[in-house]
Amino acid sequence: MPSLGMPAGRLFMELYGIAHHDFGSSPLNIEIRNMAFDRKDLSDQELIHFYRSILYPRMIEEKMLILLRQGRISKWFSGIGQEAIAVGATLALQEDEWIMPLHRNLGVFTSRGMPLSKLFMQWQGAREGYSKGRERSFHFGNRDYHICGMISHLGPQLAIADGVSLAHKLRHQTSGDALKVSLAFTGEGGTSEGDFHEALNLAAVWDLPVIFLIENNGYGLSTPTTEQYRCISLVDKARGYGMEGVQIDGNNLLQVYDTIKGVREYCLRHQKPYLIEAMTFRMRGHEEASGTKYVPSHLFELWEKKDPVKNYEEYLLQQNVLTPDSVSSIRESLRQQIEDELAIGFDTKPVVPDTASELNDIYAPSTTASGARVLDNAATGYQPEGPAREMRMIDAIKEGLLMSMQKHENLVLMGQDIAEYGGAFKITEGFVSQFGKSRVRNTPICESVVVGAALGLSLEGYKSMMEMQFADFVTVGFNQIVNNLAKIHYRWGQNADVVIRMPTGAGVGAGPFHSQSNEAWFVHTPGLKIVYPSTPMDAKGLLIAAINDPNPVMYFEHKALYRSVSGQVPSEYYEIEIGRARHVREGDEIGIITYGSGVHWAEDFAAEHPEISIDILDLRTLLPIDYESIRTAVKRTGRILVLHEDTLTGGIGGEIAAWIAEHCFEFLDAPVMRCASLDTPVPFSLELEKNFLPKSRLKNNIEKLMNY
Ligand SMILES: Cc1ncc(C[n+]2csc(CCOP(=O)(O)OP(=O)(O)O)c2C)c(N)n1
Repeated sequence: MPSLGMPAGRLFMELYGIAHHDFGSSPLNIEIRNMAFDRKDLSDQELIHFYRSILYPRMIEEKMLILLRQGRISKWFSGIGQEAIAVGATLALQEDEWIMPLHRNLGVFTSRGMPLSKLFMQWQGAREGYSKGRERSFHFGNRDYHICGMISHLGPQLAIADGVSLAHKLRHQTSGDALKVSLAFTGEGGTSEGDFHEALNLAAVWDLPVIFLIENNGYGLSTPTTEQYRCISLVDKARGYGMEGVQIDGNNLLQVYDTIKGVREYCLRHQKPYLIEAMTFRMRGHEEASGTKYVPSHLFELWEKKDPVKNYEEYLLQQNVLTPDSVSSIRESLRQQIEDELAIGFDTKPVVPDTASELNDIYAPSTTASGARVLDNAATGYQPEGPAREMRMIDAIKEGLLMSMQKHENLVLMGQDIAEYGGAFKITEGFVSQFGKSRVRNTPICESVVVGAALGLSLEGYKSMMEMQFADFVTVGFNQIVNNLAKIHYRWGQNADVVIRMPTGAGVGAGPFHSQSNEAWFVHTPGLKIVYPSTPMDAKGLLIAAINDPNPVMYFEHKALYRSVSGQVPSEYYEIEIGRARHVREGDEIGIITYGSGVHWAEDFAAEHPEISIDILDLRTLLPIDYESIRTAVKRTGRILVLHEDTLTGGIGGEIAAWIAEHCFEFLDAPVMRCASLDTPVPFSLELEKNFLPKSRLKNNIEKLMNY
């Protein structure tokens, strides 16, 4: 493979005689030479197979354009003119190597052998498609074909490739399984996203065999490259991440295939990532409705001459691998195949919504028995039966994590400073010496890619726990959590077996960015589970349950409770059921529904005011929420105060109050009231923070409720 090792950008300069792929400014002064094909040791049969592979998506798209004009199909992102990249890349990989394609990569799906009939059903939003009608065009994946479905945000897919490659690397280390690469696509527009930077950096730092493939087609929607980036060539960025890269002619099928085959071997041999910039051109609009007015017309004429299908066909004719007759007969057989497949594809039943199955597919079902006993401590006065020890909250979390690491050999921990340093709160102290650095991984400061890599690990059957150093920093991993992890099972049936630990909360004078309660952001996201223990026993059991659960679980742990709260913790490996509240204290005058530090404020208040009979319910899980326990709690007192540390407006208290009003109105003797933090950022000064937190208003709120 001649291109490898060549300084970034050189190859393209040689091919085109220019230093900069300047699509935007005109007039372009490019002399486009004939495409130079080199068959190397490919047999005639293989060359013909490649021909069919590149012709097929072209002919499908030509047919789609007709159907689109007839109003028979919906929105379409065309890959016409770029097929050599999707097809060449897919042909160069093994069938069980994961690809993360984007919206223009029909050639990936067809080259992996997905039947057009079913693809067509997918595009039409039919239930018989790959996403039960829930996803559009190419925004779906399929495990059988090792294709990971994109989310619209483009860049996040790159991180998933990191996780998949990490899984292969780890499996090779432990079981000697064959090494594999993963390959992620991005447009040149997508390279401006932070996710691109993070994914390349993490792959480089962790020595992951990932092929990052930029399809530089000149425009990101209407934005030309000159308004997208300032470097001469995008492949120059490879050096900045400490990896190799090469720029290639993305319209030359054999060059794409040969380069990616060689790069694949390089990645496997050296266990390193590689960046490829494939130069191409988008011959149609971003999507059909958006047109191409912003593209100077001479560029179409120029690139028409470089058409990947036509040039390859001419090459095969010149080489006598094909004859005009064989070209006609291949075209005719593909045409017939497309017609036959479309006839099946059009034959679908109308979608009849079934709400139960819509809701049911939000979460992946638990498939493997963990062997953990589920301890039921939901009733008041529970005492552990077997051996138990008095433990602080922090030690209980540590023990839950430690036992999970012992239980699951495929559990990987990731986070900033969690290895030798033991994490900001020392929860993973000593883990490296016991489990090694492969499973206890320090990460660079890049929350988004680490969450995405966690998803990649689950594609390959690994479990992972990511530690946010502080819950506040989840904002920079937010997109991956709420759009990728949370939605993936509903969209195309893939689970995200990930736990994200969230050291949360105020009360320690840490200011606006180390103290926030942000659980409500996630409660509003279907597909996540959210647990928030308030006692050491629940902390251990809920963490074990979260890790055993195949779904994405946000595990909130309050920093102020780490060392201030102790309790009896069973010594065994046990779970506390996710989705079940705990009745903390029996009372019949007012009921406080709360979680986290609110439980302790409520208990303290009740202890200080024996004259009031206070009932306390600890929610423990915020999603899915235990409405039955809430209903029972309302019935016990008829007067409910919802207490939480999160700020008032949009906090979970509003949701609970609304639900009670709707479902338990007849049991109420007073309106449901809320006691929450002030609607301000968390202030630094201890006095201001005390005033911010709801504990300072708890007495007033309770009196108000009592006197209603
Ligand atoms: C985060 C995000 N911002 C904006 C968009 C809207 N959008 C969709 S595709 C696209 C252009 C992408 O350009 P590029 O990455 O070069 O890929 P191409 O469409 O050219 O294949 C834009 C702006 C989006 N999907 N996601």
